[in-house]
Amino acid sequence: MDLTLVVVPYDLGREGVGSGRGPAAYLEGGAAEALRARGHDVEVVTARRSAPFGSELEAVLDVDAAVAALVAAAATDGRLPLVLAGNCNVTLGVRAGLLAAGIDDDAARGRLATIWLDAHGDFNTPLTTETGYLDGMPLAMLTGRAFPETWVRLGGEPLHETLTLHAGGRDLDPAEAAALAASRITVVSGAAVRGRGLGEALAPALDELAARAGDVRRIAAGRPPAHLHVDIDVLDPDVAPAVCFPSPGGFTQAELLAAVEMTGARFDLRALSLTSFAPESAAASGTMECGITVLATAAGVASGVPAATRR
Ligand SMILES: [Mn+2]
Repeated sequence: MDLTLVVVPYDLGREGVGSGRGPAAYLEGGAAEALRARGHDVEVVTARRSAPFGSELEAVLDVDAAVAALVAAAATDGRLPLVLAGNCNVTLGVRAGLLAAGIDDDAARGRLATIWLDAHGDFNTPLTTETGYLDGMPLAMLTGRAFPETWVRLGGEPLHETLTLHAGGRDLDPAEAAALAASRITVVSGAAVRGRGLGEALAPALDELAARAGDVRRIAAGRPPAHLHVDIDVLDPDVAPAVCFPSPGGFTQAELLAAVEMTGARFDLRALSLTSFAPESAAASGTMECGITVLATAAGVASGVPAATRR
């Protein structure tokens, strides 16, 4: 499959610091070679801010505008964008780029489902946040609850909550958790995965999401388009400790790869975003290897290679 690795070397708009170093570390660790070894054609492009750092929000949207242009170019060329970034707000640029590329009526009209795997809700708004941390808000921004002017700046439109699934969450602010529970987003908590097992907890939720996305399209057959977002901190810190905000009780590596496979079985994967690898913290190489395996699995499911021959 033709892949475009989109490198986004920023942490909240600041270049090459914190988790903004993760994307380069993946490349230095052989991410592109690992994908080529599996038979994929890989090009590597880098998103750059267009203006000097002003405010955090302005810098984030500046980076996301660059991400959107690169994602749109890749998708228009029939390449699968695999986006490596410091923060989860990169999902804004990924969505804007996919909508701009259009590809088919569904993507052009915003009928693009999003599956979001993350230890955190990322669903705070300026009213619910306890810290003011901007990257605690990207799912709220993606769905238009926080900073709706995002979509004026980037183009496109916010994600419908009914086309959104959040899985693996276990570290949410109280008001954020209440907002997520009251929303129309499908939630598969980290506790549900621990209690019932990944397959039993996630598969029915993905089935429902795919059926709903199909209903929206008024098409009974065929897989609806989706954007898969993986915050690597959805993994347990025993597996992937090199993240900014580790949270116990997370997925095993096998569970994360199974979640990617399950998503690919039900949806036409249009982009993957992979975030939050902070290579300066402990045991970076293990976390990096997990991330590269996620990339390879996503590329494999998107290209339709049978799972048994993929790894
Ligand atoms: Mn996140």
